[in-house]
Amino acid sequence: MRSVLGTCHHDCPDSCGWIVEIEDGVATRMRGNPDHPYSLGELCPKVNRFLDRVYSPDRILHPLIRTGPKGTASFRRATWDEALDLTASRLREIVQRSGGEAVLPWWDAGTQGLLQMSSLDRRLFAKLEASRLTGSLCGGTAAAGTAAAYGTAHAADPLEVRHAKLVLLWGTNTKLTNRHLWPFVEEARANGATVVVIDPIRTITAESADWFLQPLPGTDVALMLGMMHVLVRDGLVDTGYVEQHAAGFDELCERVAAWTPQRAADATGLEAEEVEDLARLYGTVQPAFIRTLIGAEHHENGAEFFRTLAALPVLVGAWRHRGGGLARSVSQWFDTVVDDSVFDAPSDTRSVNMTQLGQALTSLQPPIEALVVWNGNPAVTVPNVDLIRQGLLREDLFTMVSEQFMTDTAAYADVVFPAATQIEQVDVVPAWGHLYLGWNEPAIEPPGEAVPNTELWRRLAAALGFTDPELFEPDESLLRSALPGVDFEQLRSRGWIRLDMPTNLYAEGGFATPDGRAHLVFDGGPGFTPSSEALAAAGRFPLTLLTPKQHLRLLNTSYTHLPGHGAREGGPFVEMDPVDAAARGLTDGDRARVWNDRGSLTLTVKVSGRLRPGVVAVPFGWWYRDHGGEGVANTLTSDRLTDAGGGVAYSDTRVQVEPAG
Ligand SMILES: Nc1nc2c(c(=O)[nH]1)N[C@H]1C(S)=C(S)[C@@H](COP(=O)(O)OP(=O)(O)OC[C@H]3O[C@@H](n4cnc5c(=O)[nH]c(N)nc54)[C@H](O)[C@@H]3O)O[C@H]1N2
Ligand SMILES: Nc1nc2c(c(=O)[nH]1)N[C@H]1C(S)=C(S)[C@@H](COP(=O)(O)OP(=O)(O)OC[C@H]3O[C@@H](n4cnc5c(=O)[nH]c(N)nc54)[C@H](O)[C@@H]3O)O[C@H]1N2
Ligand code: SF4
Ligand SMILES: [Mo]
Repeated sequence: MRSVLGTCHHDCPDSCGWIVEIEDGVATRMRGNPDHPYSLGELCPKVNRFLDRVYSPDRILHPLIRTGPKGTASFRRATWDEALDLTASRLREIVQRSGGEAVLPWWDAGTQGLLQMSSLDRRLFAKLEASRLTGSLCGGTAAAGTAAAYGTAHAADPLEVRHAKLVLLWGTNTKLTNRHLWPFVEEARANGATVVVIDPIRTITAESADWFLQPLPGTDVALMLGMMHVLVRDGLVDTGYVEQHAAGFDELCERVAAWTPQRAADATGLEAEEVEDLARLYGTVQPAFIRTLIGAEHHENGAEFFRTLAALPVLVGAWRHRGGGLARSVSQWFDTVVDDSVFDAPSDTRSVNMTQLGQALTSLQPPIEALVVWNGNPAVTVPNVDLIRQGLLREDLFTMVSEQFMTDTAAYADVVFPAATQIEQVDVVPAWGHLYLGWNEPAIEPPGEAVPNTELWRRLAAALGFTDPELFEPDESLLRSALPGVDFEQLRSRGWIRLDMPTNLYAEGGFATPDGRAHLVFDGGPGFTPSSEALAAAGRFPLTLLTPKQHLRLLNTSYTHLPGHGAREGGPFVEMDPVDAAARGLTDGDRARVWNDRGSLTLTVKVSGRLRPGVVAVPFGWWYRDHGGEGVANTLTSDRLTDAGGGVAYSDTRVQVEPAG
């Protein structure tokens, strides 16, 4: 028996360390690495059964070439040479006829590994002069909003929460999505901290809170302005800190003067007393720690949420205290050790926002003629997916997908290449929920003819007839060049290294804005911008639809199809408040149609007390087949962009619900 150290590659803040045990070339057991300082030997209900995924009979093990209509997953097995020749000849023909910009690479964070997420592909697609992918399904809006206040998106180490006396979990479902942070929250609570959850859904995290506030979705900025009103009115501002380290305080005071607790209550659906109480708690208890992640960014005012939120710890001087401040993604801190610009190749071709893939495939001019997808399942994960499906059905579109499984996206491909999993490929994983850079040693050979993404890019470059050496750089050389200051041998032998980061980040100010101050006022803000979809749709579509991550055993759309994962999560449903259900004559277990101008889903009704009237939820993660082929949660969602950072406003979707049939 042999064992190797690895790191979870999933798009999850926890980036856990693991140990894979191998016998005769077969991985027989996977468990958490007890020496990993953050995940401490625990994985999660998804990855505890990762070997089911690796050895699933449904793994794609060989290249596939389409034989039937697009979208029907009709393929035949092909050799690598045949599949590469076909792909290279189609790409060459398209580039010669229409130019490189007719090619669109589309990838997401199926693996967050430095190499396998995006490295050699950048050089290859720059060489082809392909369109460039911009925008973000996850994190771009939060980063842009934070940077508007602080100059950069850098915020606190989430583990500092353990030193707090007040913890606000604001727009994050820690116990589900960031589960290894929860023990640190509990540690703070054991030392006397109060834990407050602010979320439009009474999540499993909300159930564990000392106090739960439930604003209407997308209205938190009004709550923050109401809090600021009280902080200013009651003299709870840390004027010393603000004078030294903030800009725009006088203007902020003028703007929040009108935001009485009652006005904030009217906008958020909370009680004025709740606004008062939260403000007084936040203004009087230190250290006060705010933890947020991605949930609140998926609104048209998503960046406004983050820049307004960032002002709160400045106003009360929370940054002065260890265990105070604001924590979000820490990915920016990895720039201190990771230089992934070594993968870049200059390119000034047109850019296409990844979140508007449907529009790109159906109306962009000059058109996209070739789509190359890896590390993602956009036919399920991107909003307004019916438009994407229309695009993927185009006979004049050549689609190539690299996948481990026959996803709803791969089903539309002309050519599918078999992809390796994390235990079959070398990589280094930068985290976004903690400060440990993780090593991933390959444990087994990829089954069948699967290859890591980097190997696919090398093979494709060769098939295209390119000979430039930088297109063929081996994995280890790529890794070493992207980690210039890292003790590689230590990283490899221990499985992780810790980044250096100051504990009291902004205790002495030092914000990255030109004047070194945190900015409290921006163009037109602080202010509260309600969703335009809500205003436009108010009459016909009276309900706000949330499509949250809600499953212990699913990671976005990964694992949904695996027995023991999807099946144990039940199936899709629409969750409603008793008031909304009764108004429509619906009771628990009924079938209902959930619809808007983008599409319609027929779902089982689950009546619960977890939502406010006016808000319904269809958990995200299910595939077409789970919805009887009708669509997926993202059939309904809005593809309007957020206010900054190239993100998308999934959570501003409006729908109507009525009895089915
Ligand atoms: N088990 C599991 N874990 C996961 C994932 C998974 O699919 N399954 N996905 C991973 C990924 S990709 C990510 S990005 C992270 C995300 O981690 P989180 O950001 O913690 O998760 P989300 O569920 O996207 O959103 C968190 C909460 O935000 C709330 N929310 C939505 N709109 C608003 C709003 O306007 N105001 C407030 N206050 N709250 C709002 C939602 O109701 C939800 O409960 O989780 C990761 N972890
Ligand atoms: N309605 C709604 N939509 C959402 C969200 C939501 O909360 N609600 N959340 C959004 C968020 S935060 C995110 S991050 C996105 C996530 O969206 P995606 O990143 O598309 O997430 P997954 O569905 O997990 O798909 C990842 C795919 O990558 C593949 N993969 C994994 N490793 C490798 C590899 O090494 N090589 C190759 N070639 N493939 C690999 C997996 O097999 C899997 O099919 O979804 C977004 N969409
Ligand atoms: S999915 Fe998240 S919690 Fe699960 S093992 Fe991976 S990093 Fe850890
Ligand atoms: Mo995400």
